[in-house]
Amino acid sequence: MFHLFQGLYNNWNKKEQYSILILGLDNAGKTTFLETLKRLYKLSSKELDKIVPTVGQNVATILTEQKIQLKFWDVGGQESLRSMWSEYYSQCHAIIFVVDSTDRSRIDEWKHTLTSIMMNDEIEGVPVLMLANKQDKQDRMEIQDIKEIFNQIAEHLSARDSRVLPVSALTGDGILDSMTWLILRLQRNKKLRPPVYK
Ligand SMILES: Nc1nc2c(ncn2[C@@H]2O[C@H](COP(=O)(O)OP(=O)(O)OP(=O)(O)O)[C@@H](O)[C@H]2O)c(=O)[nH]1
Ligand SMILES: [Mg+2]
Repeated sequence: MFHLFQGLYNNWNKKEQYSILILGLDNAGKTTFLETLKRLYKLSSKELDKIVPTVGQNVATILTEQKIQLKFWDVGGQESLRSMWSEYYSQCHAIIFVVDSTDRSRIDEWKHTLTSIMMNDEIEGVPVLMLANKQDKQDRMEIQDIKEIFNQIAEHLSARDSRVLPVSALTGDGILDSMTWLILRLQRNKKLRPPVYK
């Protein structure tokens, strides 16, 4: 009898878990974003000035106010590592694509990279959140200009939720707002990509 109740309790206590893949070119600020997110959700986090370029992956799970688990996968953005990204596609419920808003010289590179991600069949219908990062810097591009570039890519592709939001992974500005957008879209997309229960 105890085992039955224990089993029921364990099932009842399971939480929805969604996997979110953090992509973007090297130096965009993906790992800084993840570490800041951990700090905002009261998890232990690295000092931001100790972050080095990612070669493998960083993983962190946060529990939201709605008692939903968000499991983030931060992978290296160097060109030689990008071919590994697709290994994560079939399991992910959303993609966060981070860009360095100050780096005008790499716009074509991230446009091309984002286009090839969004055209992959394995992530059809998955919400895409683009974070225009490093908004704390004076020489940042206008958010409107970044949105225009993003829209050129998004309008040719299948219907899905997508958004561009300005953030600073370094200061934390805009990060919690971006989570609000993401959580809503994950839940809306639940039929297409059901969460796992953990
Ligand atoms: N000013 C400013 N600097 C930032 C911000 N986010 C990241 N950086 C800096 O950008 C550099 C790269 O940050 P990372 O978080 O390592 O970038 P990444 O996208 O994880 O890079 P890879 O792991 O190589 O793919 C570091 O020097 C960060 O301090 C930001 O919002 N503002
Ligand atoms: Mg990194």
